[in-house]
Amino acid sequence: MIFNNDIICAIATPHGNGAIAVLRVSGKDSLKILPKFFKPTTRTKKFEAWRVYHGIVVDSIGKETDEVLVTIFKNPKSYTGEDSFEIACHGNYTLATEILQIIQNCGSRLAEPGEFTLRALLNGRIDLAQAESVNALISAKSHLGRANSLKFVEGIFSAQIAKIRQELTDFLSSLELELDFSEEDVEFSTKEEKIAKLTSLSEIIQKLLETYSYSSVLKDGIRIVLAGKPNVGKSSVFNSLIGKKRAIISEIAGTTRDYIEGFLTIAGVECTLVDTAGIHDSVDFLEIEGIEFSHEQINDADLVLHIFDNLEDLSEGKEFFKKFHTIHVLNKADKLTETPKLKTNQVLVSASTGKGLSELRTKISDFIQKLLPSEETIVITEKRHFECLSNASDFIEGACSTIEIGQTQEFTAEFIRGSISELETLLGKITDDDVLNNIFGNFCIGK
Ligand SMILES: Nc1nc2c(ncn2[C@@H]2O[C@H](COP(=O)(O)OP(=O)(O)OP(=O)(O)O)[C@@H](O)[C@H]2O)c(=O)[nH]1
Ligand SMILES: [Mg+2]
Repeated sequence: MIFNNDIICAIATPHGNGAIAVLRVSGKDSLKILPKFFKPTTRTKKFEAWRVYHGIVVDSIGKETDEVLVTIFKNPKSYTGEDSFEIACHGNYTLATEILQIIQNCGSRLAEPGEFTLRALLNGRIDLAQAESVNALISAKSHLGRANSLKFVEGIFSAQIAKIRQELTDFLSSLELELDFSEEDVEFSTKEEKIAKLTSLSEIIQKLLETYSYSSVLKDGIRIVLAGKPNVGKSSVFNSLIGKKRAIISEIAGTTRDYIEGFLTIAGVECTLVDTAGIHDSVDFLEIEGIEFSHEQINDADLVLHIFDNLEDLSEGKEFFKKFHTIHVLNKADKLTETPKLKTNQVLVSASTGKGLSELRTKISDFIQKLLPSEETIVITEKRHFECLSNASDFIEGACSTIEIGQTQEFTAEFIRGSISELETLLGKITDDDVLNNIFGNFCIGK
């Protein structure tokens, strides 16, 4: 995408009807086009920054289109770093589209996907890691995922990376000084001190890398598959958990053929619940296909709910499901005359009466909690961040080896440069001059 600062516009809120819709307009001369289609209620000579104006949007022949609020932002303190404004109109999508067309007719063009954020990046409002996280924040499938992305957007992660980069740059500066003074045999730190410093930085990076294992649950939520024999009440439990009649229920065994998905949130995590065809030895061609789907779904599941309606099926099921994270759910509790003793990963429910369903939710919640990091952990969720950090860590290890085996410091310096470059790639800024600037900035080498 070629960067220029022409005027771009877009609808910033989703398709469909809502209370309001918001349109965004940004570009060096964006405020110049505003009077062409917006008539403020109060006399306004000049639109002031960070003020909200009430008024009417009119089309090219002066026909009133909607009553709106316009918020003005001025460069550099705007999202994009340019002059920009946002229009809050009534939340009818066709109306928002009409206003968008009017804005385009006044000398603006439709923004490319992500172009507002790209401008924020190129205007130095945010770095690359922050820009990437804006998207992650919008699409995160969990409370913690959103909170985590916010830490990235706010720059907390970038600040941490910038700190490691700074320490590596300081390290490199003193190495280069030692190289400059090599004939005079000046040493600013011992071999052990150098290794200790690099190891401590590598450990910080390793800790960040380890958090990547949490990324899938934070970003994508979890997949819970209901499986078991036909007619045990899988679809009934499925409907009860999602709170609506989504899957067909009948006393005919083999009712569910295709797998069906529903959504619910447990422990702040979006769960995709999957109802499947009952597993048994079938000769029916269509049912066999459905059972194949069931196996595929079980294999892809983060958690399986094994539904059964009599205790004999439990031991058989235990054998089959032991490869997966499974909660065994004894359904049709209302039909039992005696309450059986169950283990911690087993629960008694009745989809018909609702008995035991909250206990089942609690067990699912307990399972999810174990997959989640603590609130304060900064979790790496982007593959690119993971790769840059892995490479940065490998370069630091390489630097340590050069020191351990007593290679010339030029090799060490090269590895450190590699590591810094990876961190800069992560943040989206590569500036070789920084090392030099750092030497002059921090050391007095005037003589
Ligand atoms: N008494 C009682 N009947 C139930 C309960 N849950 C389901 N049923 C009945 O069991 C029968 C089968 O229910 P479904 O939910 O369709 O079972 P399924 O496991 O999805 O069946 P398939 O899709 O054929 O594999 C229906 O007649 C339900 O009304 C329950 O908790 N108590
Ligand atoms: Mg079913």
